[in-house]
Amino acid sequence: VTVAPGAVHLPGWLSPQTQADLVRRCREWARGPAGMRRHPMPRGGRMSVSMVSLGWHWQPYSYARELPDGTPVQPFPDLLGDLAARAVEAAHGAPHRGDPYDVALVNFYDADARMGMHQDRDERSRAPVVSFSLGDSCVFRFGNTETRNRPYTDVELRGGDLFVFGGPSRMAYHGVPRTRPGSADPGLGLTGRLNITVRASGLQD
Ligand code: MD3
Ligand code: FE
Repeated sequence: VTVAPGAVHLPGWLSPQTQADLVRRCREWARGPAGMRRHPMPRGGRMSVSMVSLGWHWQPYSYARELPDGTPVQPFPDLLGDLAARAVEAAHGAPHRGDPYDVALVNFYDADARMGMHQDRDERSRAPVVSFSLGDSCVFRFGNTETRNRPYTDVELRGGDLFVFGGPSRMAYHGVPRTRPGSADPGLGLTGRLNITVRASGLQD
């Protein structure tokens, strides 16, 4: 389903087995010194979403191999590179030919977590961003490229969904105004929502 030019939503694209595998891997990545954190926001306070970066960590307008406190970022897993390549092919009907996927950002939302409207402009690549959702559903707000305000479209994102953002949608403002606590498939054993985005940094060490 094409939601906007370049924005392709494939509901339920992840098999239950792959969803379970990804949840297990996210738990591994969440542990340790470079694991899940709630990062400080530029204007004070902390994000309500907890994050793990794999491969590279976003800075304002760039990427680094270390977290802000100097902890080395965990490696980018081949599993996510392979899954992102299959996802782009499923969404676009053609293989991904641009910069290699080398960054993943794992976001965890508890019942109260939200993500404000923002653009993703830290990457130096035009490669599409690939998003995998696990667990609770959420309201995903897909906006425009000019302002963080209206017009926008609210889309329900459910556990198992794939979203690929390429072309003009790559620079659109977007956010998560709420999740739907308790909506996850009980068989998954996840309380809350995980979102994995896979990206190309456009950098070469
Ligand atoms: C549209 N994550 O990590 S995923 C983010 O559900 C982020 O955790 C949200 O926004 C989440 O930056 C939304 C969908 C998504 C991800 C990246 C995008 C939409 C995007 C980049 C450009 C345009
Ligand atoms: Fe984003």
